[in-house]
Amino acid sequence: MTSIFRHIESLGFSDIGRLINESHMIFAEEWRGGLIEDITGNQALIIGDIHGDYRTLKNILTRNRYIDFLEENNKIIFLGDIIDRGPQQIESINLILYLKTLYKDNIILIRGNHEPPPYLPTFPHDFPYRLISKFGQKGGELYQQYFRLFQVLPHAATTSNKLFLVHGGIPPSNIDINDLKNPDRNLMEYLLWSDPFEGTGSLPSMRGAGHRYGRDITIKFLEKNGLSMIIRGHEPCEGYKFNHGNRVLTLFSRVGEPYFNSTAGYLLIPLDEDLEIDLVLDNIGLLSIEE
Ligand SMILES: [Mn+2]
Repeated sequence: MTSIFRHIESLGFSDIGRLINESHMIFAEEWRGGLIEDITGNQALIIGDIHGDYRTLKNILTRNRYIDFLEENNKIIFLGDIIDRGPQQIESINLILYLKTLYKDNIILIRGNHEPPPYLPTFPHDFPYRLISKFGQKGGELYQQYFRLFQVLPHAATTSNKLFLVHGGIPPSNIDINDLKNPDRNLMEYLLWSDPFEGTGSLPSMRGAGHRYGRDITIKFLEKNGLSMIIRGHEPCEGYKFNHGNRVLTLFSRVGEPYFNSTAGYLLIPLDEDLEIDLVLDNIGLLSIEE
């Protein structure tokens, strides 16, 4: 297990180029308009924002015996924002890409606003500078490769037990799940940038992109599409938080600067049975900053 981490930490410039190419081909082959429908399996480990906190990422994976887990019919689902901000962004994204090449059917990486489309730049976006500081000007070439890979990452998914997975949220208009295939720019912005708020209707977002969606928007979307819960990342919190009467679960899976939260959260749930809220609550995993 540690040897995978050691392998990731020792990758050089050309190894990384090959890893991006290889994983890019897999994501491109899997592309179905960017929507993954009806994920099946025994269990899913769902992980929220990492933002370069490779140490916590390794801890979550190790604690869940990730290789044994992936060898069986289980899924690890990432909710995006793997890069920017933290100390080990390159290792974080490379570890996930490497696992994708080993277990392509069991690793799902949903894009966040920090894995941006060309028309939706994010800020601050220090990942390209990390690459240049590590590899010199050649780091810019790697960034171009990563950026092309981001364009073939899925942006939303559903599970067979009726969960909806996305980085940010849903738009103000009551869309059908099929509308999420090949979304226009406007819809993509809502998916990657939005946050829930405890009210009704839609409010502008202080982030300057996306919107804040109220409880009624969540309930209508879930009912229309026969879904039970939205699981998303995007917002800093002490590992997890609920909104909209337990219909929206936020997972935040990193600790420390620049958010200064001290608990990272993840969710380990069965995929082969309907989920009651108590089961979800019982299966939230927490890691404190000391671990
Ligand atoms: Mn985000």
